[in-house]
Amino acid sequence: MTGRRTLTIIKPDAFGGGKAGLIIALLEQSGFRVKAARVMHLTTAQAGEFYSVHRERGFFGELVEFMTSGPCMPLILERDDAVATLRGVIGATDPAEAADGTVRKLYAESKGRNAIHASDSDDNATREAGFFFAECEVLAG
Ligand code: FUP
Repeated sequence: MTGRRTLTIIKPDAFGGGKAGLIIALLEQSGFRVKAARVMHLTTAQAGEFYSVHRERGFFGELVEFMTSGPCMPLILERDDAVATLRGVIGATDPAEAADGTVRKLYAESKGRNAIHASDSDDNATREAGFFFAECEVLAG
């Protein structure tokens, strides 16, 4: 068992498509509780910094363009074994490979426009939560 918190982003395709409520319901049904949430429209600089690990990849420009194409919704989520559990709930990066019932199988269009982000390690969950939220914006306990 590792950390109890992770960071997710309901991406512009899903938020703009009116799927945020359905996705949050699925996350809550999976045992997560929302500890922080906001809606925001990322700037190019913010999206580039958030995904800086992918800066050298061929898809980086498209990824930044997509993440800045409309508002998104970052949330901090809590439950036991948060990172691994949420990765399972969102499904594979490419919705064509995602298991039935996962967020990406249900709501993603493609590998590039794939509805949701989830931190892939406890260290990244901490970094990514701090990217979007000040300590005073996160529920205690
Ligand atoms: P994931 O952790 O499942 O979100 O996937 P990655 O960290 O590998 O990729 C981050 C984002 O880059 C994906 F959500 C979508 C985008 N991406 C592409 O557009 N093409 C690719 O081949 C790989 C990733």
